[in-house]
Amino acid sequence: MTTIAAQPYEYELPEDLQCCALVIIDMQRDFLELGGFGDALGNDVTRLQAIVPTVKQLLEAFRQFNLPIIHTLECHKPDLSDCPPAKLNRGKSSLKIGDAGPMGRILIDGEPGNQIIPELTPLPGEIVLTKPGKGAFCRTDLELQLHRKGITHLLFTGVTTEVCVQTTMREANDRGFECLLIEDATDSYFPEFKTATIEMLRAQGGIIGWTTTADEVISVLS
Ligand code: C5J
Repeated sequence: MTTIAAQPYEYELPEDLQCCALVIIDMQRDFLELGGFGDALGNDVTRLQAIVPTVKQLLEAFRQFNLPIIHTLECHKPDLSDCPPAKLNRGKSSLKIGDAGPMGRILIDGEPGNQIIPELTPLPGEIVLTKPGKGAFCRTDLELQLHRKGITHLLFTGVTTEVCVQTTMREANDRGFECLLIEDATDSYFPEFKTATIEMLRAQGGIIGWTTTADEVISVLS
């Protein structure tokens, strides 16, 4: 049996590594660059840019071994029909979802600012999932796609730790997936929220799942 050193204890990998997917959550210009959604909400987006090399290293390792890769994008249809008023109207920022910003319309599918950052551009064959919510299972066919491919283990990276990453990991855990968060491949605009999220996910014997580092994952793959 192959295990990854993790907290609160070793994470067991399935015998067939094809059952194990790297999930890269919302590494989009809208969250990492000036003029996007994160910036419009008043956040310091530069914090998130620091994880890009680590996520890229993991992406390259999964590509090298031809293992499943899932990229998600938080976005809405141009007519906003998939954006509930509660989400659209939340907050008091000057730029709202759908408004024209410096990188196109904020958080709208297909706009330049909504693309995955160039360093992590998906390759053909990788799953690219657009999602209107924070969780990747909400109003998407992700669960169906995972079951079809026999994927049972999900290794999480991306942004932001306490919003879309944590929400998706909780949704996945409730659906019976074995979830591992890669700590140095995720980040938040609020460092204290990242720390708290890591602690709460792995508390109580791994109530939502496990946490580890990119080096531990890569050392087991290679
Ligand atoms: C947020 C996300 N923070 N991807 N989205 O609104 O975490």
